[in-house]
Amino acid sequence: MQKLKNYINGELVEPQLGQYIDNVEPATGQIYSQIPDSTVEDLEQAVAAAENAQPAWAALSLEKRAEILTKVADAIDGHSNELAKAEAIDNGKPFSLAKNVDIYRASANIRFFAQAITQFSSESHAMGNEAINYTLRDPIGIVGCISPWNLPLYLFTWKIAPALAAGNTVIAKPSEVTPMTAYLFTKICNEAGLPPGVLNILHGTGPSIGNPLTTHPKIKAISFTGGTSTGAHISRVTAGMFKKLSLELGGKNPTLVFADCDFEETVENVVRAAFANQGQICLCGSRIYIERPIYDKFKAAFVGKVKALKIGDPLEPSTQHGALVSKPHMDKVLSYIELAQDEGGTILTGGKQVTMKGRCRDGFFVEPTVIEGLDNNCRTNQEEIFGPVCTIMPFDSDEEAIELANGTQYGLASSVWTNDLKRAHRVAKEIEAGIVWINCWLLRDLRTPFGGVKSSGVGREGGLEALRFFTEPKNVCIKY
Ligand code: TXE
Repeated sequence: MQKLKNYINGELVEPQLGQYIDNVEPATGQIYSQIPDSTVEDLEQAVAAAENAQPAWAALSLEKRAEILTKVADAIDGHSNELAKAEAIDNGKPFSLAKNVDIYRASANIRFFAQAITQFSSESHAMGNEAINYTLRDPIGIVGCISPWNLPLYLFTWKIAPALAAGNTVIAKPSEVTPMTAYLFTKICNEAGLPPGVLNILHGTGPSIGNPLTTHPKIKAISFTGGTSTGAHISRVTAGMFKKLSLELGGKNPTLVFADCDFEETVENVVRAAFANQGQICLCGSRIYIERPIYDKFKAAFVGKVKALKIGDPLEPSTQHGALVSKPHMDKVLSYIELAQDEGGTILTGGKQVTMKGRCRDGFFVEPTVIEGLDNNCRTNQEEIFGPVCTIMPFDSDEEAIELANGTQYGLASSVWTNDLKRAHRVAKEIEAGIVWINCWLLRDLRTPFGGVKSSGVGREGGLEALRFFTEPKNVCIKY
């Protein structure tokens, strides 16, 4: 049984108390590795390493830091198949998705911030003939990065890349549910020559190591992606410490389909927006609103495409829909399908656990599910399910569509499908979300601000937003 290790001061080390957690393969339901159940003793070791490494890392030229991070990105590319297979096994997602999205983006995240830091400028403000002000943007010091299980290496690197590029040292905690690619990443970092102690990776649970990480007095900023309730907890426990917090939380994203949309292209993309990664992306469009004149036609075409999704072994090249990440999560998703029916919903397709054959017979597979006939205010339409479940309903006006879209506590992403330019701009302006895609979904420019409003979080990642989060501005005013 493979035992993963923590990565502290450039070395792979065992947890000091010698405790481990089982790691289950979602497609088979079998335990296939163990990970450190890290504790505060491991955290203190990591903080010491990060503290020791930070001055020299911050003192490196931007070009030198960029050079090292570029080598990390190159090393990810060199190991992309191994990483993609590990991600598919650990998370249950199709190998093709892991390869083309997760690992591709992990490399792109690192490469992007290696380049961005060399272009990261600050400001100066002249006071006539009296004085000149300039703004320094220095690294914060030691920062904490906590990432979830849905896009493991993708979101792990999305956080550590700007943190490292800005000259901070990092203590990172991947999800205990999907630790494998972060573990493999440590070898990549050593291969690329990342100096010891610059990045430290601690495995384990939220309470045992996540909580101490967020409250450690020497860790001055926390970048977190995960559930809204966890984000609220982190806000509470760090409130009096005045740390910088970036919280990218849950979503319950609306998809607005207008009658003038490009029909075939819209159906294709709305299926992808609802079920990519088995619906386990915070940006997935799980509430689909269709303008009434095309409701029946769109419903028939949409359900037909969903039925055609190929459910299978994540390691099979033809698989389009893999396993859910864990049994507890599968049970949560199935409970919401039950709830939807109790709330008056009709299942148009899916709704059941899939019993597979062969090696996946004990895996966590759920059919992609489409439900209609629910009220917008029911729990099924208000709560984040984070699985292969979406609801559809008609609307009759732009104003009604916007009201339905905005009718939840969340405000992360949305997509709008229309060829009416004026409507597209107007609806984009009115939707309460951090991201609005028009006639596209998950089309990403890493320079753009990324994050949500309301219960979807606080702060933004991406581009200069991320570099500013991971630096402290200081204004220096010099009298002539
Ligand atoms: O998130 P958690 P999970 C949503 C989605 C999902 C729910 C739970 O609804 O069902 O969150 O998913 C660490 N202090 N999203 O369990 O529990 C934890 O170990 C510090 C949306 O993944 O929030 C993991 O590393 N850290 C989200 C990370 O936080 C703590 C993507 C996320 O775990 C902690 C994933 C604590 N007290 C889930 N408790 C998105 N927006 O993309 C846990 N952690």
